[in-house]
Amino acid sequence: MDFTGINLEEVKEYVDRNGVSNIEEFFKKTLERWQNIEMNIGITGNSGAGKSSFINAIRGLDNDDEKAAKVGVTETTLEPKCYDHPTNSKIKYWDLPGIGTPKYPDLETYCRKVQLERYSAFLVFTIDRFTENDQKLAKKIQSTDRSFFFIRAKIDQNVLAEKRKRSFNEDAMLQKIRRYSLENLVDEDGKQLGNEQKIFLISNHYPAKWDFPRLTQAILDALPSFQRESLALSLGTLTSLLTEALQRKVQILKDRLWVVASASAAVAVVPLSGGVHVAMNEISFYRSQLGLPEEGSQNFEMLSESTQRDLKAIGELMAEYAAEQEATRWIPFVSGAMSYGSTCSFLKQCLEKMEKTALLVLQEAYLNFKID
Ligand SMILES: Nc1nc2c(ncn2[C@@H]2O[C@H](COP(=O)(O)OP(=O)(O)OP(=O)(O)O)[C@@H](O)[C@H]2O)c(=O)[nH]1
Ligand SMILES: [Mg+2]
Repeated sequence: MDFTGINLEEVKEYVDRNGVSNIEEFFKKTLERWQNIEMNIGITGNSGAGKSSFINAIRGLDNDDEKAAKVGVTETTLEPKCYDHPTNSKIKYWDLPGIGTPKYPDLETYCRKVQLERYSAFLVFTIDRFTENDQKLAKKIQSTDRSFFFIRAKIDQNVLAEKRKRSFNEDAMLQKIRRYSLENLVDEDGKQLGNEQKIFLISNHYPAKWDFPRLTQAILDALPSFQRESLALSLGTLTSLLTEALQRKVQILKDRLWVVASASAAVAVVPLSGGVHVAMNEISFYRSQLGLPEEGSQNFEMLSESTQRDLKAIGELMAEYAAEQEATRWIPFVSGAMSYGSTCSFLKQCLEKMEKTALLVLQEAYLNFKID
């Protein structure tokens, strides 16, 4: 089972047993799990940038609290450690070691040891300006389609230093840092890696000030959209797994087709014995194996008009064939001789039509579950 909650064995078993019947119910049951998906946020960036302090601040703890993450110039975080968001336990913060410590001297070693792919979003902490490491890290994160926020902590220190100047203007100073950060937030080719909304200027010592509240809100907002994206991903994966399982099943039915056609031909040479029934039974078997809804059933009514028409057309095709066979069955030597070839192509035609319709049923169930 992966993080989307899809179990491959479960999918195969379902198709083997039910084909596409009640597929909506199956989608619903499987996907109830997506609402429990956790968002693991990796807190990363240079050593000493304020990562551990941030985790304490957002959890409302003082740095010297017993449950607090270890903080300090020499209290470097050495191993990833997990902390819950204070009001939503589906959000997990991972206090990661800083880049540039003896154990993680460069980005390559860092990425390998920290296993970035384990996290669904990142908070990238930076000191003063985005360094080459930050830029490379941002690019790496972006390439994996994970969301990220850039955080410049210790803003209180900047404000304190600026206050000493006679021309002190806090807003202008913050604006300058923001602009400077944005200009720096580019990859080695100068391509912009994020917009202004992604940059947060905070102080871990003053969680009510500057961008700290906006950051807290952005993290909370990211959870439902992350879960929605996971849902879309799970649905896509689930649909393609179901499609594959269904196609495998059709292949098995195709492989036995010639046996049924031979049996049908053999029976048909004996007048009145009804070779056509052998073929008809096989088609009923296809129908139940692929789980195609019966005309008039509740599942049938839920389908789009055009898919309903396709299903009806299969029924008509069968009736037509039965009538044709019934007529030729009385002509000696002709029916048996023709039967094998025509039954073969008839069964094949039916199976292909049924497969196409089963896939349509699957697609419709998938689209019904799509949410904005
Ligand atoms: N003034 C001020 N100091 C801060 C702030 N955030 C962290 N610090 C100080 O910066 C130092 C390093 O903070 P940590 O939170 O341990 O940094 P870290 O990023 O976890 O460091 P590593 O674990 O080594 O990667 C500590 O002395 C903190 O008290 C802040 O917003 N303002
Ligand atoms: Mg730390």
